[in-house]
Amino acid sequence: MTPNITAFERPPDRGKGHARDMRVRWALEEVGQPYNVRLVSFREMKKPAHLALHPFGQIPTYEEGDLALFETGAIIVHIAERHVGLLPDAGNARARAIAWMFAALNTVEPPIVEREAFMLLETDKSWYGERLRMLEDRVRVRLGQLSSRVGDIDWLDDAFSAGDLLMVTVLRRLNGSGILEEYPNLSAYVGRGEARPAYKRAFADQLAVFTDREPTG
Ligand SMILES: N[C@@H](CCC(=O)N[C@@H](CS)C(=O)NCC(=O)O)C(=O)O
Repeated sequence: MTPNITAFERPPDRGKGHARDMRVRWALEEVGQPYNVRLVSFREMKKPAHLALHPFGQIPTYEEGDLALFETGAIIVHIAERHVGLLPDAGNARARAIAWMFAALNTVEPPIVEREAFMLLETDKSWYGERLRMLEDRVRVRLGQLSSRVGDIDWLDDAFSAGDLLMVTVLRRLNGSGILEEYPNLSAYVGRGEARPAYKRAFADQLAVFTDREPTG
């Protein structure tokens, strides 16, 4: 059965791959599962029909038969459980890969998103610069720890897994900040993720949502 996912009708990042449907697209591309995308507007996302799929009125959602899921971590676990390629079979390696999924979403993503939200919403504050430096230092703490752990290995735990897929999408959110480049091994790690053919297909499809809607000329 072909799953249906939702994505922004007008991606605020202009298709740079930061909207979280990118994670689901990438996972589906990695396992070779075709999917349909339904585009939703911000207004539609807050209406009852979408809230029935996603209680917080967000994207992405995932529908497959009578199953409706929200939360990218849960969606990717679901995909990984039904296909080969995103989680190792062996018990301990599988458990570690799932731990990295949680680490990406619960430990590394929050300070990165806090910095982003602050930069969007609080630019008019007199203490903007001071607080921004503090938030960036919090990001650096996590990146420093991750960088030490990653060292010079290709993926977080031997072979590429859903843990890497989520970690790469989380770290990419720092593009343009210059912070990721302070950790050359993490920068290279993100580059390895972005170089995967499945990533490139997902990225191109997400970008097309934006470019197809941009007026030409
Ligand atoms: N924890 C959720 C976060 C979902 C999320 O923040 N989605 C964003 C797009 S990337 C969204 O829909 N934002 C619009 C809003 O919150 O109104 C997940 O991982 O799926």
